[in-house]
Amino acid sequence: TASLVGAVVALGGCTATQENGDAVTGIIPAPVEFELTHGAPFTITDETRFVASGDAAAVAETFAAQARLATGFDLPVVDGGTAASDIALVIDAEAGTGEEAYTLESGADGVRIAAPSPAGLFRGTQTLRQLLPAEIERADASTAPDGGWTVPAASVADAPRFAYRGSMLDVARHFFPVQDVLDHIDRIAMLKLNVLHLHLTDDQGWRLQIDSWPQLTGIGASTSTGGDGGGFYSKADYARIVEYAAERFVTVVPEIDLPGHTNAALSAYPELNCDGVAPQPYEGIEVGFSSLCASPERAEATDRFLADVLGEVAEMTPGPWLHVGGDESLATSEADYLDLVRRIAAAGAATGKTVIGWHEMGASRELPAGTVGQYWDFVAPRDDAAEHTTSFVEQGGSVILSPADVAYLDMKYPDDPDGPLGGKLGQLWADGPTTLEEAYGWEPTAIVPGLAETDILGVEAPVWTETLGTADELEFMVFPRITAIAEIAWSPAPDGGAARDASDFGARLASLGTHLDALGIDYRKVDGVAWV
Ligand code: TNX
Repeated sequence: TASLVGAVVALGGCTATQENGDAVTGIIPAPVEFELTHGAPFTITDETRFVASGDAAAVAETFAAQARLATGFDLPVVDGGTAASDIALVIDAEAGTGEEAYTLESGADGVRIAAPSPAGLFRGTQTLRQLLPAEIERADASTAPDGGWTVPAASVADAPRFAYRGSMLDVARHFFPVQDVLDHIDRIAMLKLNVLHLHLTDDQGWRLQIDSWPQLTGIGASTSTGGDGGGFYSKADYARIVEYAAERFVTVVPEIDLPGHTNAALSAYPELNCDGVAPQPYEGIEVGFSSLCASPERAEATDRFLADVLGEVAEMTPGPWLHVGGDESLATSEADYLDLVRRIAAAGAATGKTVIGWHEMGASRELPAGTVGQYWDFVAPRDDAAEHTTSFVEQGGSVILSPADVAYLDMKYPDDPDGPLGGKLGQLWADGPTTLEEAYGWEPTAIVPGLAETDILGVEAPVWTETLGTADELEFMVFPRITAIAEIAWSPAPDGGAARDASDFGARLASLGTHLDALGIDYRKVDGVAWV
């Protein structure tokens, strides 16, 4: 395996590593074009203003709010009249192609971020964030950087490879309070991820208030894996998460996992069970033992449940997607699974959202047009996984790639057992531990035969939380491997099918690590990176 200890060298072209005094400045994900222009740097001072008007002003305000905390400067957002000490955010149709494209120019004349839309401006501010000293992440102004708040003279032109770049958080196996989710959103936004997929329901807990079925949380939210207590998001909590995400141009994708992974719902409502008996709440880590009931006797209750729940979830979700699960329904016969998936997907589509399902759902040939499949098998597909995945494309949909042996952030690191948080974190089922090199060393178009670049909606890194109960434990597994997935999702593939340059990535990651440190993230300092 290639070492990730990179020589810190000034490289041109599309790498983003440079020598900047003692500190390395690197950007993850690597921009399409990045050039150090070798002029005098820009410095944020107490004179600096953000110059932005209209929709751009809100984006400037999001960035300014954090920069004020870290610098102690006023940093007003003003409309018009740019000076050399200012940071300008400009909507400009010529500044790139697509919603999230942007350009950034920095130097003695100021900083100018331009983009065709506010989303692109926001992505540009996250590049600026990484170009600034790590102290910019701090919540108070007690530690100014020695060399000032400088930004090297640089020219960036950037746009994402994939439209959907996700992080999935399993809040069902363990519940995470709203603030933990907001922190997570801010961190994934730094990496230019634009989707937060919330796995809201599973055997161990139901985590979202549903007015028409109140016992889903009344009974179904009281437990979690290992008896660590329950919890759920009220509609107001969920709205807060959606709003905070939207300010960072992150779309929330809610998942209600059906027809398996439903013990929490089944325990709350006897009428959803074939035998009419509610099972006990579940606090273990097995999968594949629960199912909605396909029997006609339960059809009224089951279909009402599907329409009510998916309807309410869709109503509180402004984004275009609704994830209905479909994975590991091992307690459902094949015929029942196909019947239930048809009804579930139809109920999902009836809300007006585009349905997403795990790849097993591709067994159904009755999916609503445009249904998106999420692939979670290995880099080398096993069993029917590839066939099920291409089925979504054949039915007019597209695919999100989350190969478990490289993109599942709950897989153990190789040298785990004596880590500071002990050996209890993470799982091994997806082909053993996952190294940072493995997380970085895969190519989305090379997983499922027959999938073209345009069939791939995007890439997502899930973190399942059977073994993760606190924000610290979550961070320790999520970082740094999520940075590798973010780069695969955003940055262009090297020409001619060449492998990505792991050494350059490692050098940039060492730089990003200083930002993670300043954020107080308790991440895994994996071997092979020259952490500063
Ligand atoms: C598989 S892969 C699951 C989850 C588990 C996870 C643990 C998939 C769609 N489902 O139910 O939490 O493995 O790594």
